[in-house]
Amino acid sequence: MGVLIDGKWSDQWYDTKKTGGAFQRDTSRFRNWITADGSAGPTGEGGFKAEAGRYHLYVSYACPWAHRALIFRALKGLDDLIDVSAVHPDMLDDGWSFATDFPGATGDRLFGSSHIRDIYIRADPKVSGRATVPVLWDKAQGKIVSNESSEIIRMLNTAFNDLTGNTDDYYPADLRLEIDTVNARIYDTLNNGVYKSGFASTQAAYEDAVYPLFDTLDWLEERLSRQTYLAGDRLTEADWRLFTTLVRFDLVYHTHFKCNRARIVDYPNLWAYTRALYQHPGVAQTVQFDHIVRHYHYSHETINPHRIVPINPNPDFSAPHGRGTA
Ligand SMILES: N[C@@H](CCC(=O)N[C@@H](CS)C(=O)NCC(=O)O)C(=O)O
Repeated sequence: MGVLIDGKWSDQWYDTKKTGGAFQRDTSRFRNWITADGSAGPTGEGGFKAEAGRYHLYVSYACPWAHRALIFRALKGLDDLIDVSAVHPDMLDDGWSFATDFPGATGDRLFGSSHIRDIYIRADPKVSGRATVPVLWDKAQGKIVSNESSEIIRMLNTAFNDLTGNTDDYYPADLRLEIDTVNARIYDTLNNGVYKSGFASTQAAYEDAVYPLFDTLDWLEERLSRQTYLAGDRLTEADWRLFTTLVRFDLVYHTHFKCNRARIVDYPNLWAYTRALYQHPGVAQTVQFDHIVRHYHYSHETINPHRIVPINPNPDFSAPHGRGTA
């Protein structure tokens, strides 16, 4: 794994020395928005009009952030409008690769590149920063629209509505305050909290992450005993953002990232809720457990130097969940 500096690849693992052993996630660099008419969004430049076939999504099926984008592509009926390239699950010294010797790894379907960093360099030959997924690419301008998943899902939520006729809204105006509030806690302590636990290089940094993580799971278990979804009786982006962490938890984060006070299957409401979201139309196809389990265990050499991929239990995500549906 490495980082781009002025368009050159520098091989380095996350540096936790400066932060007392704590993992800190970088901010994303490309922050433009696709909009219905091409006007500028909340950040970045304008010129990215919603059009069928114009945009391409680069993902890893292993990655919870890229997974958000895949879910919104499915929910919003965008499969025929936005095509996808999926990287290989092994992320080694050269970062995400387009090798195709793993089921579901498509290679770079636009340019035949060898690595995801090549897409960043193509967008900006002097680019600096981590070469992360997801990447939303504009074929018309040869630019990266965005590499920030929280914003990609918001644009997919509305920008293509006139083209698809799908007006399902996962960020409705009257629930935004509630959604933003739960997102903030879940992002810090859970979505990113699993990484902070797993990548911590001191006991103190690990404990600073793992105790709040389980406080949040306890809080969610109680909340989901009273209501169907995080923001009440409507399914929103807050649920999908939580889902991509929950669905990876027992198979990866529990063992590999040492988030092991409990598993999701030990929480009756959270586990039923995870199954309900998994069974939502279109979602199961976005979940590729073989990529998820292989990626983390094989790629993180500092955590798992022998790259042994565990056998894991086989939780039944398709079992009846007994919860309401939206
Ligand atoms: N802020 C980004 C984070 C994306 C991210 O960190 N993706 C990981 C994969 S799960 C990645 O590509 N990491 C490669 C690296 O850090 O070099 C987003 O939410 O879109």
